Amino acid sequence: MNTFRNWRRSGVLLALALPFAISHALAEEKPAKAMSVEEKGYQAGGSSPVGEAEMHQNINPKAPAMSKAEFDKAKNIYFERCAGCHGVLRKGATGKPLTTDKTLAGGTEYLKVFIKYGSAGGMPNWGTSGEMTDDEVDMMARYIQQEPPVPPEWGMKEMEASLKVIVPPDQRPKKKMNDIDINNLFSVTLRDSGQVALIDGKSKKIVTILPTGYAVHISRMSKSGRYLYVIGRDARVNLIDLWMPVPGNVAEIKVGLEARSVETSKYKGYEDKYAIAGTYWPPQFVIMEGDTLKPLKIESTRGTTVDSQDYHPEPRVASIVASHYNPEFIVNAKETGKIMAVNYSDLNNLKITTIGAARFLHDGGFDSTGRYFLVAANASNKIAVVDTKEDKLAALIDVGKIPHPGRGANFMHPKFGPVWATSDLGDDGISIIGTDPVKHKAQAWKVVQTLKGNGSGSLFIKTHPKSTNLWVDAPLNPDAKISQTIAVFDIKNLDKGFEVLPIGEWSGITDDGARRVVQPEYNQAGDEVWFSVWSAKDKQSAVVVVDDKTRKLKAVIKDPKLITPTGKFNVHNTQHDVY
Ligand code: DHE
Repeated sequence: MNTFRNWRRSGVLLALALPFAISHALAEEKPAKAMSVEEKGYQAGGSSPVGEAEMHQNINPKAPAMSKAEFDKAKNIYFERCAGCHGVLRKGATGKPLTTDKTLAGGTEYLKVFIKYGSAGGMPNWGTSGEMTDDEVDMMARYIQQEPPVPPEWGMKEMEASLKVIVPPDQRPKKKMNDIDINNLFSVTLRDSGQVALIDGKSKKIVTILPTGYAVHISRMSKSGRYLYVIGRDARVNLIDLWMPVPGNVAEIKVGLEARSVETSKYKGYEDKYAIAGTYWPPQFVIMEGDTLKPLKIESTRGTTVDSQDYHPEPRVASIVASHYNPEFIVNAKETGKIMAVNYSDLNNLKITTIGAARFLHDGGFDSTGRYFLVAANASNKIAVVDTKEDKLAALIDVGKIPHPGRGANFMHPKFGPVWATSDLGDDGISIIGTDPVKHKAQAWKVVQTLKGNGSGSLFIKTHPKSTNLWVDAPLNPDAKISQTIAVFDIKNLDKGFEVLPIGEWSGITDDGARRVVQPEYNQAGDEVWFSVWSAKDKQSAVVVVDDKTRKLKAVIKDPKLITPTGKFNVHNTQHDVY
């Protein structure tokens, strides 16, 4: 089998066994390494809730037969495993298009080889890895020769019908009604229980746990710091009022079938006025009233790609940030590689400046001045820099393999002045980019240094203006010694390398859970760092707090209700874009 695999990887077997035209249609144009365990866990690991929607089964007379039961089962597997890379409509994203002109030309036997053994271009080996049986491989090969079922659209009518204003604004407190130190409160994603835990930064006690969407993704804060917005993978947005005696949900809406991003207006004069949510399906974003979530304006992201300028029917909305320089949201469309500066000062005459960047835009954050937004075009191995004052692309920078910054890390480099850093999912590099085009012009928008981290599989990197530590996680590294620990660099002496802290072990969790250490987040003062120790939902998880100065364990937050904590969002730091 190994010899077979080696042949297959080198492309020899495919070239011999398959007609050239077909292998060319489905295989990657450039030889590339197979998808790593890290990438697979990330891109193909997260189930898409779109699969749960009612969809019409298209009968393609040229496709092999399938029963309704088989079609439904295959559809679920497709949305769990494949849609993340190949797209809902199979038009391709980081994975190749699987439209029927290509799959029918390939035929069942050919497709089975791909699905079972994977490809050198990055397709995981679903069969030989044991994740799909031979029968499932056969079923999936037949499924992708049918026309893709199209999930329903989700427009104003559906959004309005889903809107619940639980406590109308006039019945909400006129002033803060609790003695919680809101600035140092953390909103902690409890991914698999569909909740967020609000945890007091000082006492480390859970203030309350609130129901939110399924597989909650992120929390963001309103400009005033009063309202917390949470979005689930199922596109449910919850609005939480932190002024209530016990903070609670005051409004809720479902903005689509699948989503990842939410943000609120931060420009002077528009504080707390609008919220925006971007969806993966349908590919669109919606601007809502900030205090009720009433939908006001929906805009589609369907359009042409930045490079080949082909039409793409499904450009998913990735990160969104609120500009500090204009009344605008910066919206990133993944598959088209376009960044839109959406001006919300006149919703009827909506002005959108479209900035061409690079495909596969994903996550990112501001530089320390809040003027430049740096976003990973992850599968293009680039960071795009947008000047949000001028609404222009400032640079497109080549970095390591699959950069994944979260919001990135801003600090003062001892040699190169202000910089922003990203770690990578696909390799162990950390790219440090100069961000000061005035006083450090020669270094601006260039990689000034590349550090070698603890391993690939990193998702988040973090520091704080008051700290000289740079923390880099690697939760998707296949080696538990790496995924259960954190690497920390001394910013004053980056060449010295990193120290490894055994956060997973410090959690005191001794069951056989994954204990992945994920997403460093500072408290308001910048003197402690919180890490999630993330295990499956039927295992114990924890949040581990480390003293930033001494790098020693400070506290472990454990509670049976802390199910699968992932992202943590300190109110003050999130509100003011401190990272
Ligand atoms: Fe995330 C941010 C999408 C997998 C935890 N994630 C984001 C953002 C996007 C995104 C577009 C930026 C939002 C913004 O800033 O407006 N994430 C996706 C995916 O499409 C992907 C690859 C697969 C999926 O099916 O969801 C994915 N993400 C994950 C995970 O597996 C993580 C680790 C756990 C989980 O919750 O599923 C995860 N993503 C996070 C977190 C952030 C995030 C904690 C916010 C980081 C921050 O500091 O702002």
